[in-house]
Amino acid sequence: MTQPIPQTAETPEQLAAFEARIAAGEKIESGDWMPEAYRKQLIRMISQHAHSEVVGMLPEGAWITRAPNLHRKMILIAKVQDEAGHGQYLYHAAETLGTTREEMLDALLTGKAKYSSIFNYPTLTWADIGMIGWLVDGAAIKNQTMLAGCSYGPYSRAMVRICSEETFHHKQGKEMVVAYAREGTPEQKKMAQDALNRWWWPAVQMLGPSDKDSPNTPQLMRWGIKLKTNDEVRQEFINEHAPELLEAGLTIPDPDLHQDEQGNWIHGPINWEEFFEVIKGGGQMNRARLESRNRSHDEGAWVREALNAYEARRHAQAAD
Ligand code: BYC
Repeated sequence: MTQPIPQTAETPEQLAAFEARIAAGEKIESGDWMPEAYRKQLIRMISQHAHSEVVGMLPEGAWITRAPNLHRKMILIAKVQDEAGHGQYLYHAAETLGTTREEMLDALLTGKAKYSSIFNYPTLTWADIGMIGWLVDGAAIKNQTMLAGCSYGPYSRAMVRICSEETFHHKQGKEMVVAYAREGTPEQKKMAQDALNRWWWPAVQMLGPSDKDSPNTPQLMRWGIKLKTNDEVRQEFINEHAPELLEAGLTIPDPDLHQDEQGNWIHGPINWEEFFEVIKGGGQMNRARLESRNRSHDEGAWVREALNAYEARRHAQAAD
């Protein structure tokens, strides 16, 4: 179990030295001195990110038994397994800051911690699995490529590994949706369009509220945790995905979407009311996701007990 790292009250000199390290592009490592607010921000972000990976397994996992063929089933199993691994790296990265796995899981299971808004929407058809890979992993990669350059070493290194796996997730989703949209039967084309209609806006929203409503961004940017604002990352996501979706013959459900003279794809108004309702716990699937995680946690109690008993026996044997 990780023990809280003792912190002394910070002085202006300590803060200046810390910020000079960040300005010089140095990575901050687990045992290094850091402002308490830096540590807290990282625990908040990394643990929410870990929860998102684990909860993100639910909508996809629900389709493993219904995959249309062996090839697609194998890809989906590998993807869901990767997400569990991502959760694992991220919980470890957060533990290096002095929080414990138990504290983080308790916050998730009791509904105190947030996880990504995107996983509070249902996966209604098989095309949703492709669309999640293309859009959700596509948005996540944009955000995580930025975080791979963040100032905290353990988070930054976890991001490098996660991004390389997410790239495969993104490609398989795009390949699947493009195949349905371009060469599919009329029913498959309809299914792909319907999936885009439902996933486009939640994917645009998942990159966080607009900069004017993002209270954490200034501090995160000051300390090199975020290197870009939410709106900047959102613009990168739309610039890459809008032309690709259109080229696949799909219609993006935003009548105001257009390209400006600089080549940026400008989106219409985002329904932020819906976003804030979802992150408050009022999304379509919030309750079901938490119930499912709690059930798995309870059903897995015997595994944790067995691991603890095994560890205790190993220690006793080592002491002998
Ligand atoms: N959902 O000040 P802001 C994946 C909250 S998983 C829920 O802009 P910040 C995948 C925010 O936490 C990828 N809550 O916050 C997995 C804050 O509330 P608190 C998930 C959101 O931190 C499985 C409040 O709104 N990626 O790809 O500066 C299968 C104000 O926001 C959301 C990450 O977690 C949201 N979407 O910026 C397939 C990346 N957005 O905490 C795929 C790590 C905002 O103050 N996280 N909130 O109560 C981040 O990069 C940043 O935390 C965010 C938000 C950009 C998300």
